[in-house]
This record gives sequence, structure tokens and C-alpha cells, in this order.
Amino acid sequence: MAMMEVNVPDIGDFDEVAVIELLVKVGDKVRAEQSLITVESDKASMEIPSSHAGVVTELLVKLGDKVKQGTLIVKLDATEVAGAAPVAAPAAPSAVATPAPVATATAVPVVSAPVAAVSVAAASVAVAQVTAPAHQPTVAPSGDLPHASPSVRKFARELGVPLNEVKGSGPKGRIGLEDIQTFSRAVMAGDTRTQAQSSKAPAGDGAGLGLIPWPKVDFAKFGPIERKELGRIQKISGANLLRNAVMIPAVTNHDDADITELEAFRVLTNKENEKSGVKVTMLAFLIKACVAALQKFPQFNSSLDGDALVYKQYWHIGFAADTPNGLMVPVLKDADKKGILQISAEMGELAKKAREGKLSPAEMSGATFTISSLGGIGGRYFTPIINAPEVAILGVCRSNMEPVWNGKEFEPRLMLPLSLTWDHRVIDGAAAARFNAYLGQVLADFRRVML
Ligand code: CAO
Repeated sequence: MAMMEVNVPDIGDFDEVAVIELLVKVGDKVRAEQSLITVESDKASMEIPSSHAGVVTELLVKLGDKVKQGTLIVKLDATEVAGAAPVAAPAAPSAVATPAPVATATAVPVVSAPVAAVSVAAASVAVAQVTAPAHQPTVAPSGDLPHASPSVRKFARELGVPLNEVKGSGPKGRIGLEDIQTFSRAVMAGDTRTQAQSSKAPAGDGAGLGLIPWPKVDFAKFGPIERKELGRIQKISGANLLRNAVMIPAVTNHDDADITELEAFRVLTNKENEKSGVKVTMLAFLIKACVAALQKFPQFNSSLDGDALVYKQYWHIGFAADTPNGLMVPVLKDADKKGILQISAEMGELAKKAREGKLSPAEMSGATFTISSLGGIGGRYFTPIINAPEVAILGVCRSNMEPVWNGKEFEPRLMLPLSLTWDHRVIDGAAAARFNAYLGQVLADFRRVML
């Protein structure tokens, strides 16, 4: 057996970067230069390819690990693989459409992997799942394939964008993330010809959405204006939101939960725990109540995978957090195993990190269901967009004291507005109504979860 070790190569200015994707698993046959993992710094993501061909015998990193130059990534058995010779010289990193901090993979040792491609950190977005399917090898461009980094190819695949129809705006026609976004926007507007320079999908033939073009208005004609570019997170999360809004047949059910007793208990809990420094808000109870509802209706905790449903046996709850950089979704892991105080403490910590822009990719990945609470701000009901590949999301607004008929008279009760958006491919209206009704019952009386 000819064992080969592949280490992280010189990654430029970064001391440590986080592993955000594992692109191979034990037993996989890899080619030299095939990407093994994706790592991410606070500024960029990059794929680290193998310096050798071989069969993966050991994978020594996992999602969320911090790695640096020299960290051992995989061990390979190169015996049975033809052409298992190491890459003679490190492949030059692909040119990138956006400025990237790692410009070159310098003096890569023979057994280290060259950095193949650097791209804007598509993983660190608010509404994007950062976990990738366990095995999704990326293919280096060759022959007539369009010029684009593996990350850009992956992004295009996720959006269903045909790369050969996209015009690259980078050096030598290289396709960047923005080109993919521009293309998908053009398709949405039924105007693929402007981007693709092709007449393959004229508006109205069903290949695009057949929509009329986006209105082009010279706003300055009507008054003074100021133009400001969108932030990085807004740009990337926008593409994810668009995909989720367009691709998921989503329906929203609205309901109210009577939280009169629960609110009194919450206030009492905060009084009793004043010294702990942990503040309990309604969101912690909502997380716990949602776990109970997800356990009772497991299809809400599933994901579509082709013609199959993947039921997750863990309950990781994402919650939308409003931050100066845009919307982020930290994930509270194993909510089923935690009490309200622990959930509140962890939520406070995650929300703080989100606002400071310090969330790691691992802290934003793996959610099975998401809650978007505007309870601290206001509003009545809204229609949240599902965070794919999840199949449902709960929107919550501010509770109000309302007159509720108790059979004899109107009684003042504290009512919490709930808006559940669900994927109609997986869930039907009756199940959604039952989910909301059960959630309302649990919030009205938590003893139900013991039944
Ligand atoms: N009804 C009434 N009051 C509520 C409430 C509700 N449903 N939910 C929270 N509140 C109260 C809290 O009790 C707290 O009151 P005090 O200041 O008197 O203690 C106040 O509102 C502020 O709460 P909070 O927002 O700090 O805490 P939270 O746990 O409810 O939420 C977080 C935390 C991070 C989710 C929230 O700060 C946030 O960012 N929300 C915005 C999410 C968002 O943008 N969603 C939209 C996504 S789609 O674009």
C-alpha cells in the first residue's frame, strides 16, 4: 500500500481557516487536483484540492474544524490508482472575478495540496445552508468548459444556471459569482438574451418564466437620489432568498396562540433568575414548543432529496437575527436536549456573535427548522421565506392583549400571532393547520409535551 498524506498548503495571509465543506469521504477515489474540502476565512472561501490521486483511507478533518498550513487533511492509498503521481507543480490558483485575499499558492510542498480557487465566501450567508452533500466533487474547467472556479460552478448548480450560457465579466471571460446572479436575475425577468447572448430561452416560450423585463426607470428624473451598493451578505443572501422563493411552492398559515399563562411564567422566571444574567424571552419557549411540534409532525423536520424525504433525528433550530450586516441565521443545536435557561443563554451568545459578525460557519449550519421572530419589534403576521433545504419556517410577531370569547364572556388574553410557511411538495394544508394548532396548545400549556 502506497500511503500518501495531503496537507493544507500555504494559504497566504491566514493563520487559521474553518472547514465549511467536506467534498470527499473515506473510500472515495480522488483524482489529483480534485477538491477535498472547502475552507473559509472571514473574507473568502477556497477549495483545497488533492496533490495526488488515490483512495481516501482516512479523513482527518470535520466540519467546523480550524485548519492551517500543514494540517493533515486526508490519507490516500495511491497503490491502485493509475497516474497516482503527485502533481509536479502546484496548480496556479484560478483567477477570480472578485478581489480575493489569497492570490497565489506559493511554494507548495509536494505532499501538500495547492489552493485551487478562491471565491467570495458564499457559505457565510444569512439564509444559506453552509453544509454541502457529503460527496459533491467539483470539476476543474477543461476543454470547452466555461472558465469558472469550482465554487462558482457549485453556486451555478445550486441555482440551476447553465454555465455555458453565462457571459463571464472577469479576465479572459472568467465567470464570477456576480455573473451567475446577474444571469439568474435576467432569467427571472424573462430576458436571458441580454446575458447569455443566446436566443435559447426567449421570453414566453416557457423556458424562462416568460415574464416581462424588469422596469428600467431613471429615478433621477423624478428627484434627487443616492445609489449605494448592496453589502456582501445582502448580495449572497438575496440570491438564496430568490431561489427559495421561486423554487418552493410555499403556503403560509396564520394562527394565534394564547400565551397568557406562559408570559406570566416567563416574567416570574426572569425575576427568579435575575442574578444569573440570562434573560428569558418568548423565543426560547417557542424553540422548545417547536421541537415538540416537530417531533409530533416529523415531516416538518425533513428535507426533500430527489424523490425521497430525509427525516432528521436531530432538532437544530435556526433563528433569524437582525444584524448591522444584514440577516443572519445562527443555529441552536440539539434544542430537544436543552432546557429554557440553557437555550436562552446560548441564544443570547449566538445573537451577540451574529451582531458582531463573529459567527462561524458551523454555528450557521445544520438547521432543521427556522424561526423568524419579529416579536421584539412589532407587526401582526408576515410570510417568511423557507430556508432551503428545510421545508418549513415559523414567523412570529408581537403578542397583543385581545378580547377572547370564553363561552360566556370576552376575556382579556395575551395572543401571539404565528405564521407558518411550508413547502407544499412535502406538507399539505391540513398538516400545517394541525402543526399550528398543536404549537398553540403547547404554548398555552407546556404540560402537553409530557403527554
Ligand atoms: N411579543 C411581545 N414581546 C416580545 C416578543 C413577542 N413575541 N418577543 C420578544 N419580545 C420582547 C422581549 O421580551 C424583549 O422585551 P424587554 O426588552 O422588555 O425585555 C424585547 O421584545 C426585545 O426582545 P429581543 O428581540 O431582544 O429578544 P428575542 O429573544 O425575542 O429575539 C433575536 C432575539 C436575535 C431573534 C432578535 O433580536 C432579532 O434579531 N429579531 C429580528 C429577526 C428578524 O429580522 N426577522 C425577520 C427575518 S425576515 O427578514
